[in-house]
Amino acid sequence: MQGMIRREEWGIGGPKPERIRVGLLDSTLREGEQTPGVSFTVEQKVEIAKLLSEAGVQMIEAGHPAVAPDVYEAVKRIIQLKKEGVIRSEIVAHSRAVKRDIEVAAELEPDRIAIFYGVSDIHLRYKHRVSREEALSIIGEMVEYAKQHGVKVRFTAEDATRADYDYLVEVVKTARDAGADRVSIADTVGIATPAFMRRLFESLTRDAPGVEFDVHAHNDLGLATANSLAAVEGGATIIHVTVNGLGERAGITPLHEAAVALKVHYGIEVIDLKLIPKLSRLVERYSGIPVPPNTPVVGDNAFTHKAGVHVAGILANPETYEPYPPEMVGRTRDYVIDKYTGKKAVKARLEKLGVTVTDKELEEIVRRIKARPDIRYLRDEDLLEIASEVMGKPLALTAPR
Ligand code: AKG
Repeated sequence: MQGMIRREEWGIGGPKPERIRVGLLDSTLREGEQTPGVSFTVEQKVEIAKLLSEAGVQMIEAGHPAVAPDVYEAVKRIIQLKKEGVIRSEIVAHSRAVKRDIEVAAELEPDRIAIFYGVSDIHLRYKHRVSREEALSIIGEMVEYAKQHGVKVRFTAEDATRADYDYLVEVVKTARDAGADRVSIADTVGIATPAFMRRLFESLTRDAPGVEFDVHAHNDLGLATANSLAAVEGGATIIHVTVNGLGERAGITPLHEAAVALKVHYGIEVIDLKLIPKLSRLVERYSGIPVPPNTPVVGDNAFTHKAGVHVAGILANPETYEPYPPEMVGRTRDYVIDKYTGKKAVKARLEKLGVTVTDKELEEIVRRIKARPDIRYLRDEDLLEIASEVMGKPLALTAPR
């Protein structure tokens, strides 16, 4: 049909783009700790870093050592574990573009120092109070200074998505020529759109070659994951993520979303997906920031179905209402029983509980369930109670669900 959009052309389950090469940098311990109300202990950070490494995260941004003594201590401990071979991920220490921060980070001997500097006119004028030219010389000087300490250097162009494009190219070239092999393009206020991000990275990889790009996308408009994927399609090779999407304000790209989307859309398994729920629970506990039930991948409801039509579909073939099987991320599917439930779901649940009903009994059980809108979750015990009343015989919970 003329003008029709073909599914595979949009990359939904279609051919995988060959040129995509991507890994994750997890910044739960740096950006994530910038979440209001969050302060991890050193021990908690070490435990999180170990699990991130076990999951196969390529880079861990362990913290900004100059910020506080406990941050320094945590970065030190994590680097020590890297040296001992317990942690395998590349360890990145964050730093402002000031000599003292760089020295403090360098004395811990991380694999890489990441130096950030705001490059939009807003940041240059109101935060740094320098001209564009002065900023370029600070960036060049600080990257070179960090390189002299024998580490790999990433330069972060903070607020890059609001910077003048030609100036941003100059910034990237300055950082590259001073010795940075990676440049992070930060959508610091989460203002970009996917179309813009893809074009931005396509343009930067063309206009400033010889450097690899990270994408650091904030989630102020709920576009962080979409923007990160678009950046990867444009040429970015590292996505910055945090567990549960922690970070300043609305946070950044959640690890669970990026990792699963990369698998579903491009067939790329950047980490062990089955460890994602464990990471999420660990960080939920240590951060004190609850994961809402409707959170993709890791939320309680992510694989729980409800309406009769949906559950009937799932019972016939889970693909009807699931984009990927829950087992892919170490989870299982479930369905709830309430006034939305249909006969197939109730029958299947009762069978699972070891109860066989006639069609007439089933109809009556479903009628009674639908007559109770006040019950939001019908537990197995409640269902058995209703079935027992309808069938006129006692029923007890025997088989596990
Ligand atoms: C931001 O711009 O939001 C940052 O946190 C800096 C990110 C980075 O270093 O890549």
